[in-house]
Amino acid sequence: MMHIKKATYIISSPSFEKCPAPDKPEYAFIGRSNVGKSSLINMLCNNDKLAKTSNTPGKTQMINHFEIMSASNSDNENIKWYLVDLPGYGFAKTSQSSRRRWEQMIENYLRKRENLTNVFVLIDARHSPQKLDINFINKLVLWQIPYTIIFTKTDKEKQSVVSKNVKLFFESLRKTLQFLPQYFLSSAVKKTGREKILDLIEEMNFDTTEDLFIR
Ligand SMILES: Nc1nc2c(ncn2[C@@H]2O[C@H](COP(=O)(O)OP(=O)(O)O)[C@@H](O)[C@H]2O)c(=O)[nH]1
Ligand SMILES: [Mg+2]
Repeated sequence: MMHIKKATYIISSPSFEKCPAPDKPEYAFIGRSNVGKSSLINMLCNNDKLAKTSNTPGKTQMINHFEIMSASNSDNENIKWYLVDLPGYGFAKTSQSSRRRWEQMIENYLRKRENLTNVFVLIDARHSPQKLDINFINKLVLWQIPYTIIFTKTDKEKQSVVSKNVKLFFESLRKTLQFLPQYFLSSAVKKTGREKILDLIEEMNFDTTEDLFIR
């Protein structure tokens, strides 16, 4: 298990080219607007003011970088990594042109960002599978980008409903995918999922830090 020592907002970039130097392992968070992305990021970092949580979705169209300093509980050695808050998709009021701009920006970032270690795709646990989410995941697989699913807001539904939605989601993915991804259940309110998600990041930091600096 790791602990977060410091989480700092660095910069919001309008494009992949403007992002900070790719010198640390990077973890991006994405999902439909209002899925609970900012709340999850704040929960993971133990900082309620880090990523802005808001009820007016679709506003931020930037790639938001946070620098995290964490340390493993065993050796207390500091490790720095980037956490990225990506603009959400599926905001109903978005125009066709701004949707296309979003798609281009996200595709460029996801396919070209060399230090991108994993993408966390957030799915609202209260709903049955949504085509938009399934399509996005199929794109990630097509582009060969490593990803993990996080089902959010699990405190808002009965456990049986959450389980059913998870099952349906994977059944839907199985129609097109050969390999199914790892997933976590989370609640920003109850702080569930935090330890497992941070454990995965810690493991991936350990695996990737070496090759990142050998290049
Ligand atoms: N009950 C509950 N509400 C949540 C949770 N996560 C987010 N929310 C609420 O859902 C709304 C959208 O959350 P936000 O983090 O801003 O979503 P974003 O647009 O994906 O960044 C806010 O009103 C949050 O308080 C959760 O785990 N449980
Ligand atoms: Mg947000």
